[in-house]
Amino acid sequence: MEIIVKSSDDAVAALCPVAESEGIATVFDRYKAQQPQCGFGSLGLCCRICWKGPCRVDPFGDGPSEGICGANRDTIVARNVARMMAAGAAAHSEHGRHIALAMQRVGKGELPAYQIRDPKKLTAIAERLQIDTKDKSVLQLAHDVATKTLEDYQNQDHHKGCHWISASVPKKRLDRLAKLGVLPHNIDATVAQIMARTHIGCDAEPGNVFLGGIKGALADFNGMSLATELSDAMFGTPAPVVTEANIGVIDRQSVNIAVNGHNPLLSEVICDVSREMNQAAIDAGAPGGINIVGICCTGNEVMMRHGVPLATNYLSQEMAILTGALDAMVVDVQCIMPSLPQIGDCFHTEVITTMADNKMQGARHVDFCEDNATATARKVIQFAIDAYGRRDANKINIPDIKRTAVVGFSAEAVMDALAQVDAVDPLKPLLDHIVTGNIQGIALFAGCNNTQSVQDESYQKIAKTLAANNVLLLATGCGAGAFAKNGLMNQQATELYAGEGLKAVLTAVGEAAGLNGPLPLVLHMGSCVDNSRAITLATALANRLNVDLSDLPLVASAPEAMSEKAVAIASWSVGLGIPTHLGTMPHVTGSQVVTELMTEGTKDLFGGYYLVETDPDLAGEKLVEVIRNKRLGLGI
Ligand code: BF8
Ligand code: SF4
Repeated sequence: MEIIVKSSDDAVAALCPVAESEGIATVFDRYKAQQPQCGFGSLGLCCRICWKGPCRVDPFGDGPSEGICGANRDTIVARNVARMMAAGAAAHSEHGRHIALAMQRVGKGELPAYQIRDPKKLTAIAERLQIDTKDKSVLQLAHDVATKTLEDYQNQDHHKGCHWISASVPKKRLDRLAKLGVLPHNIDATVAQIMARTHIGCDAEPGNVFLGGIKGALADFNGMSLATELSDAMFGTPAPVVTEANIGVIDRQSVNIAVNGHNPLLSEVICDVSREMNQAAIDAGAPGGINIVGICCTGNEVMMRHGVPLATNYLSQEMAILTGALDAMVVDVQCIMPSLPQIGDCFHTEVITTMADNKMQGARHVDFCEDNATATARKVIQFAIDAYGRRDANKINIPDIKRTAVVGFSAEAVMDALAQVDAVDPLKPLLDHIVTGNIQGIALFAGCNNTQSVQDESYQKIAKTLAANNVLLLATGCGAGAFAKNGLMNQQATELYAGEGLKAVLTAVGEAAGLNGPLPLVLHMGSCVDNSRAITLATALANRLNVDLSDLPLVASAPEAMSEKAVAIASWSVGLGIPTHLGTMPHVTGSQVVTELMTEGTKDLFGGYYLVETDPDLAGEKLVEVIRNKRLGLGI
């Protein structure tokens, strides 16, 4: 079978032939096998909400225009997209709840494997949440912060917005959201309400359903904000660190363990315990000891906090096993391909699931909970060391492909770097450069890989266009992975691709911050849940200028949006007033009403909107244009 390798990643090009010769199907083969994909589904016109269905509405008007219950195309499309926002919110908020519950128990002294590594951040969070910090120990404060955070899953007063969103966006924005009835008061309730109102025979008014979805997306923002901030307090706030990215970080001489998924509660302990078990790996014959590498968002988490190299991002996670030198892949939650255990079986690789509610057929399961964190990590690492002994030298094929990446730009790290330029007023240099036009605007790249696109390609094209036009670039999630792997997250990239104004600023700040050169072209802000970091920075700018987020020359771009989480992120980005580019066609175009609402109607409601453009060259130009117009609006 001819394989279509829809990727711009050289490592993928190098390893797909290995899969072919071994008779292993990868995501690219499965993509091909799915062609042509269902037109009804692609347009959002397939409804499976009840067992009278599935129903589908004919996009050309020749066949049925309603489902059996009478739901029309607009209702069906709106329900489908709102449910995606709810699922995204649930995923991020479960992650956040897990962290908050763990922190509450750390506060009670019940979890010896965890500490509060950044008490300064903890205090800052407490002040932000208006918690009295006086005379409290670090542990007491951790307990109080976690308890107040958990109220965002419990509050029943509809008139009281969730604590975290209320503490994270400008007052003007909060008022606007409250007026529209989309300010979430309780994450769980908001998700449940979307499921309830989209049940058969409930909310059928497409605009109303869609707004319900936006409220869920804003609950997603709330969930990820708390996940990010609490993780910083527990595991440390990221600061710039130099590392490497792409498949070449897998080391022939070491026991290679990939951590894949999202939740730092597991990966942090694996990193800690791997140091203590390093000698065991050497004794087992691996001179390099233990080499932890990251994949997807866990990769981002450990990369920004510990400089752990990144093996790859979402679409190429299978490639790590195809190197024949990966001894274990340890996974937790989200974006883990169920194909991994089968591919692991073709090699010696242990694929290990760790979460009770995230298992895979054919994988080994080692149950993780915070109480047994250290013992679980030891067990998992021992499985990897044992697997190393079963490696087949003839099957090892590690393409020597990796790039330097400077990562770890939390909002605090950005402010620290700016403070080297102006210690008294760190925001001033950034504002001044925006006003003079050295920096035209800010773009946040977020989201996934998607087989609908050529992996990583649009990210690079759009970023280069924006950089040449002096737009400051931030990135998270698999977007960050795309830039790190392809050499756009380092100082050389700044020299090569930044416009003159941007280059001057990145150089001045980088030199002042002691980096002996410019800041990297794209600033790594972390994993998907860390998209909230960009909003922290944007809110500081907006508050300073006494404007709303929608007034800033700020755009977001998700060139390869794929997951329900990405749908939720793009939607809260719109809800917060940010023009948000999607490079993949959302499954909504079967309804003109919903499509117009998303691309035009949202402008009036929120100031933000979905900008759909699948051509990366045009997308870059359009985003530059949006930024130009925002500047005109501000009179700069
Ligand atoms: O949370 S960017 S493919 S790995 S959903 Fe998934 Fe998308 Fe990657 Fe991280 Ni985010
Ligand atoms: Fe069909 Fe209506 Fe049931 Fe959807 S909810 S499957 S449109 S009958």
